[in-house]
Amino acid sequence: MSDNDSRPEDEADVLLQTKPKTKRPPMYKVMLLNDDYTPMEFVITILERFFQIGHSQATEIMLTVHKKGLAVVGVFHHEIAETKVTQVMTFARKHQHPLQCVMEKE
Ligand code: TYC
Repeated sequence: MSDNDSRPEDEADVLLQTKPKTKRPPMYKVMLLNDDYTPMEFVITILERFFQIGHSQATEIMLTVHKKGLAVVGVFHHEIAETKVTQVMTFARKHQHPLQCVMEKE
């Protein structure tokens, strides 16, 4: 029998092999939360500046947060998500707005 002839028992072994472990890293949703005080225009500016979202989509997302209480604004690897949250929170605090931005594992 040549080297590359497969026998039935070899095929069974192949079927039982575990998947190669190339797990994707977990992804994180970054969300904005509604509040009663942060100006709508300020939230739109945040979405444009830190998430590269265009004005009309930024307006839609801001209104979704305003009406529903929160919205996902993007999904990122852990370090990027943390950076976004920090940028938003730092900018909001600098302008004395109570806006909250949080991240959550998908
Ligand atoms: N609710 C705010 C207002 O009426 C607007 C707002 C939208 C605040 C989204 C936070 O994440 C937010 N001025």
